Amino acid sequence: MTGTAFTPRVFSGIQPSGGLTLGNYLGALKRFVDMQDAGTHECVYCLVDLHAITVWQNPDDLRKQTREAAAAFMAAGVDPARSVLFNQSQAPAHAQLAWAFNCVARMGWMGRMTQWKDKAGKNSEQASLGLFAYPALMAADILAYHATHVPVGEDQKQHLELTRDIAAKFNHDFGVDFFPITEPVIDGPATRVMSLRDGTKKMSKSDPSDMSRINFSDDADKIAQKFRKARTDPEPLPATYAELKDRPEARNLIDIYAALAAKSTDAVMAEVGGQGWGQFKPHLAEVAVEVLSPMTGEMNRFMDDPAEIDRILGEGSAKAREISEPILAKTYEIMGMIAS
Ligand code: AQP
Repeated sequence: MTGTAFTPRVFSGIQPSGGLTLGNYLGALKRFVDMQDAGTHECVYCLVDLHAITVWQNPDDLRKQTREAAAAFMAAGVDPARSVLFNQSQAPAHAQLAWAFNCVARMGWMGRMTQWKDKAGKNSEQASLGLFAYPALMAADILAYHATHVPVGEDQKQHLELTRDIAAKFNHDFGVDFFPITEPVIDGPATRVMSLRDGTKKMSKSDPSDMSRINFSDDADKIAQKFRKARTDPEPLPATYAELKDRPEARNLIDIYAALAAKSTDAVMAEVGGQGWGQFKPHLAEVAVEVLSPMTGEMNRFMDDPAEIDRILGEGSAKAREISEPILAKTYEIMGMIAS
């Protein structure tokens, strides 16, 4: 921690690289709303379109997905009157600060990022330079607001550690106490929602199999069908959560149920232990529909008026610029750049 008292401020974002999933909702969006409603922090929430383009995005799809993600945020309860809601490309400080951080971060740090290794795979020569530099842009997103807390899913933990390393190195190199050492907020029973087809893989919006995920846009029938077809093992559910240790698919469905029903995993096992899949899966689908369907309806209602979404994002980006531009200017000054 630094000695400076920073304004308690939350920053987080989601890539509009496809339709949002149940993983995005439980791991991130639901907690964005909780933190907003707690009223203890200023909240800044962002559709990170500059991150999305680190892999190919069709421009028309990107526009649609960005509006859809904004609609999903609002449908889930992000209130643009209480939280700053905008798309990243409209607050230029993100890209500008990212450049400075590209010059602070070390190649070795980036090369160790598991998301880089997973996404670039064996084909890293063909991956974009942006994909490699992704974590420095993420550090810029957070630190351009001097954010003190970042709610994220488990998969982003390593990037958050890198953000802390960049802030610490900047403060150390320039002999300042300027950037906060941000705290990740990773909690709840569904910080890592897994694919419905493979319990060892994260549920992801870019998974080629639509059956691997529940989308925000899925209707009740689709949700029921996806849970019915979700991969499981032949055993019935055990009496305790500990007994699910080596059953990743079964554990995933229990974690999802617990998160949606807002119950502890122990309480869930007391309720469903001994049940077979034919009994449990329809019950899980029912709870999922109960939580997701009202949001899907609300998201579709927002999507009927794209101009209103653009207006809301425009207002949000003006507020985002107000906070981030002075922090960028001060960063440049610390680094020795002359303001003309
Ligand atoms: N399966 C998940 N379980 C819990 N949290 C998750 N998040 C994503 N997937 C899960 C959290 O959602 C936030 C936004 O993530 P993102 O969309 O910006 O990037 P991502 O983690 O790479 O998500 P995807 O769905 O896998 O996107 P693609 O397929 O485009 O790469 C983060 O807080 C993340 O932890």
